[in-house]
Amino acid sequence: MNDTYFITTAIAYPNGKPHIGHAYELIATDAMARFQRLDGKDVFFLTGTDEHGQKMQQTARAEGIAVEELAKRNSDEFRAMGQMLNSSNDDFIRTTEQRHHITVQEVWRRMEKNGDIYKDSYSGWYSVRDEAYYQEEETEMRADGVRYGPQGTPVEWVEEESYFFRLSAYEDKLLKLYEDQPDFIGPNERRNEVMSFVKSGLKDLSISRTTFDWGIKVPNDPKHVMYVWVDALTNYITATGYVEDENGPRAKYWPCDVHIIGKDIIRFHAVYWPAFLMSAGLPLPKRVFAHGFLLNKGEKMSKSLGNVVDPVDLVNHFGLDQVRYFFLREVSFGHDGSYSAEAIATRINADLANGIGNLASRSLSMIAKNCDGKIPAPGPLTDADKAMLATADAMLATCRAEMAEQAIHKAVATIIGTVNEADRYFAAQEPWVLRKTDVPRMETVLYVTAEVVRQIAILFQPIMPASAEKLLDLVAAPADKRKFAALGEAGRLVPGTELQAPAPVFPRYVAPEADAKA
Ligand code: ME8
Repeated sequence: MNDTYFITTAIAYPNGKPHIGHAYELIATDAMARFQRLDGKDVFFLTGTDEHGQKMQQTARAEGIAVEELAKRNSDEFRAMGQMLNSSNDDFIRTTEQRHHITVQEVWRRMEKNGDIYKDSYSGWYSVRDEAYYQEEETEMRADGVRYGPQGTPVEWVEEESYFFRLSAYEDKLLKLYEDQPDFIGPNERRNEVMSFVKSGLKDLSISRTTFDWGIKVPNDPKHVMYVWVDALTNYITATGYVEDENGPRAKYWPCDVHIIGKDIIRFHAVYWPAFLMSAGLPLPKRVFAHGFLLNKGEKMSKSLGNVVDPVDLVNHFGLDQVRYFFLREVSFGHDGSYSAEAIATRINADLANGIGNLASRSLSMIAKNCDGKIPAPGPLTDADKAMLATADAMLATCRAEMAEQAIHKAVATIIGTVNEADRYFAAQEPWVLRKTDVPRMETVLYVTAEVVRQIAILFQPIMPASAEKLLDLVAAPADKRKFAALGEAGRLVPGTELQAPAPVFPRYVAPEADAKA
């Protein structure tokens, strides 16, 4: 039985079409899921849409359509984005599904049974855009006469009968959790932020609403719908079926290995979610990791600035694997990152076209011309050959450690480091000179280079699945030798293996204007 690995994205609000921030989160989570699968884990990768709440209801009203219709239309857009991005998610959950209603109501009952839910009346500030309650001290009145919450969204005064969750009772338990499991929250800045929030004192949380009805009904009190975050967070356990049947086919995936989310929703995931689970007597996720925000040329993306980029346009322009590569390499995962067309073009040309693309095409076309199109047999290995292979063989251990802490950008840098070293090796060995002076030595150098390309391609699969597959086809890596178990000695290229004619995998990016002028 394989080790299981359960990884999730946040589930997005389908009140509009997906934007580049959503694409980024999905691409990164997909890379992590693919990495673990290739490393032999039994992976369950979940994404989906968060369809209830006041924001959804208000947007539907503004558009003059039924909220179910809005949810379906945009949820389909998110699903289509996943396909376009080559996301390997195993499930796509919609919180309007029956399976989810059943689980959420059961979790509510368990929290109630534990004595953590009581009825009272709520009065305070609420941000519909964040779907979050704020303390008066967290809000500010600005010159425009509007009061804003800490994320810069307007808040409104809410007064109504409400059910409350006894969050205040979980302060010590949560602090103990963060102390006992220092890895529970990553990166560290977020852990510190959450710990000081909890230390400053937790108030009980309003968890139901009566002024609108687009949500999951509170058991035995249908006048109330649940607060959308109680509903949304529970999606992660719904999809495993664990609450209904601890022995069901997917129950083995709970508890989750890591929830990947953006930094703006860390409080919900690292404070409310574990408290709800503790109350319901359910196992807690092992880790919550918050990535940063994507900025367009350093600026926050917003409709009013007109700089919101549609991921479909970006992919159509630069190519899917190029976009995936750029985000995973350029942005330090866990921190904010900026992107621009110029930066994407520079990366494509430096790392892909001139880097791995050039290394593969130079070495493989020499093999095609000078070795009868077959993997040559290596002779005795020099120190330089051995050092080169050792660098390639060492990548897995390093990447594994980096991916275990969600440092995707570091894992990509490790692979690129090997590409650069292989470039230097190839240039120093001068196989084009050896072709005339020492053919067996040329064959050794070409063998070593092709073998390094093979390993780079295997490790690039989570980042650029389709392009890495093409590279593996070019070195004729057998289908059953493409997982990480085939890295190093275990999957060495076999001399004599016939290769197909080399073809470029990473074309240079030429800006359309420059193209037209040329
Ligand atoms: O928060 N850069 O949904 P959402 C990077 N439904 N990530 C970004 C981003 C940006 N510019 N903008 C948003 C919700 N995100 C809730 C989640 S989970 C139980 C419920 C990220 O559609 C954001 O941080 O507003 C979040 O992780 C995800 O996109 C969905 O955001």
